[in-house]
Amino acid sequence: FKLTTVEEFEAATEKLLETGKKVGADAWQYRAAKQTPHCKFGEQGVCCRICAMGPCRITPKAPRGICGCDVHGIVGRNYLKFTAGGAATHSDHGREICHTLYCAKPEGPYKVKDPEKLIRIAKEWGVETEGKDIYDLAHEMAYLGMSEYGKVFGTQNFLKRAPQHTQEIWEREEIAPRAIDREVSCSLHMSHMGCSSLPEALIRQSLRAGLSDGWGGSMAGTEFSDVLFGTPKPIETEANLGVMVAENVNIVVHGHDPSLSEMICEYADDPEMIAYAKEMGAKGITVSGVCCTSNEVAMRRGIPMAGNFLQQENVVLTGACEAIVVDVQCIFPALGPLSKCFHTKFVTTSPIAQMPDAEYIRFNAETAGENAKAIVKMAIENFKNRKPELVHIPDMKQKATVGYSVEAIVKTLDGVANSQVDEMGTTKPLLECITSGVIRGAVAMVGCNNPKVRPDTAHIELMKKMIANDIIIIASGCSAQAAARAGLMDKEAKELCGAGLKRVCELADIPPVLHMGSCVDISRMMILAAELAKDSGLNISQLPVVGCAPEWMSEKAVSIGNYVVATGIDTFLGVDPYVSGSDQIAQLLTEGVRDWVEAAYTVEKDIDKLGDAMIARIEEKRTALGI
Ligand code: NFS
Ligand code: SF4
Repeated sequence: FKLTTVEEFEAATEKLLETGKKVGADAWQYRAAKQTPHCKFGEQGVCCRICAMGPCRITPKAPRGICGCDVHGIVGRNYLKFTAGGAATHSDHGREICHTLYCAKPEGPYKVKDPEKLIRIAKEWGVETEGKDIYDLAHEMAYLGMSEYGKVFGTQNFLKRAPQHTQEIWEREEIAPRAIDREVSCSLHMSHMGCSSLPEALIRQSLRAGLSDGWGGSMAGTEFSDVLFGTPKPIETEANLGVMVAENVNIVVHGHDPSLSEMICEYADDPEMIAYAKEMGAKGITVSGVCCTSNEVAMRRGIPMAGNFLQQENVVLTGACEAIVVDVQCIFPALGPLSKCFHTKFVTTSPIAQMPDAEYIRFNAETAGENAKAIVKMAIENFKNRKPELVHIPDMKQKATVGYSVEAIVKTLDGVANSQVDEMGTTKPLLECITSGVIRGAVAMVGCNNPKVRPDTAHIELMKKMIANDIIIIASGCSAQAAARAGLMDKEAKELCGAGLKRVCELADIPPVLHMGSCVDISRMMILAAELAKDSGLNISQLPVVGCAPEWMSEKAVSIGNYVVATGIDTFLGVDPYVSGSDQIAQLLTEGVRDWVEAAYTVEKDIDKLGDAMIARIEEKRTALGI
């Protein structure tokens, strides 16, 4: 067993960039070089342009903006706006899923694939389920789900899933999220010119807006996606660019909303479409994915993962991509011009993400079947336009077992349970592994790539370090894809673990890095932490568990960080969230918030030190528990 190294990733990328040069293609590597060094004011978060008296930049000579706002107010407001952007984005994705559920029909393109889960959530929300048609219930729940975005009174329904202690903290600190849209709006209101400039107030609202994402919009996205498309179970797949097949029509799905990617997969599998592809000279159709939508279809269908965020251009550079089909979020506008250098069709589908140089096929739940069919057909018909001299697919892929939803983890770990003593169907077997020290703890590895960090190295090196120290990894988003591409989701990766974790991997037949899904699925991690706390009688903040986003880049990632911290889990970042300009804001985020929510951030750009800090934190928590 051998991992694929970052050096090998990079060599493959170099070769693809050579192809790019032949056709005059641009790439992020060149653009990043032209954008660095970055503006220092922006990096420190000390530039304010929220009113037309500015922009104001804080320097030792000019310590206040024209309105008199100091650096802490400016940095804090910028941080809150950043969070609101992320919370809005994840949550709107969740809302789209609710809409899709509202359109589900027994004979329509969208069906209820996990009725049991739907009934479970309905009961939780106090909705009568007895004797109700499952589709009537789906529509009722979808409507209620959408109402969570604008509920007039009260807080998010899902908060009740948290342990009592956590709920009390949220109430006490006045950060229990109300209507999701309200928290986003309120954040924009607070950070308007002439509203809040008090650091505590701005950071408190950042936590609340984050919580409206993690325990509101993202959780709705995850839960109702499971209802619609099935709750993930362990499934085999493959990862890295080598999953594309030169003889086949290659369709790449990119973005976030499984409503689109599920339909594309459905039609690419249609015998009629496959026959058509053969007629057009291909051997078949291969769908692969990039970014979070790839995680969604990998977990539910075993669709292979071509790459993560910073590989999105590579997919086109293979010269073998007939269509890259996108919905929303994390899509490089560069894909338009890049596709024009090849035969690739760049297909946008959402009114929310419209870009130049794209073919826009508007996708909606009512006409999803026809839309998907049209897109698959377009890709097939494009096969003949390939330029064979430009085709090069790096021969590089790894096996991966993905699909570890909370439900799947609980079920899988029953495999290590001692049926004499352990309660099956709970997180207790996992707790037993942790308390006995066979596993020292867990790290939730999440987030993006960022050119500021050598892509994928931080994810992969940290994971290797953790598993060697008997710390199990739960991964999502582009972090999960980095792991899969390297081979860390191959069950054979147990060879890289410490003796304890290796034994658990063998007994439970799992890889040491568990794929938990897309970024909205970090809500699954919150549920797992809540279950572990409830099953152990501990507070979430006492568990030897930390979160880590070593290469993050998006507003969504900051929203996530805020809700993970606000849930009581220490969070480690490898990229600074533009707060270094204010010692007060930095102090609040890295220490101050601990007094409110029992957890805080650590920012450390040296990846090795970041890893040491996580291990130290996990061991500290163990010592405090006397385990
Ligand atoms: Ni998450 Fe998913 Fe990737 Fe980062 Fe983007 S795809 S929602 S934001 S880049 S992990
Ligand atoms: Fe300058 Fe104040 Fe306007 Fe910001 S709000 S741009 S600091 S005057």
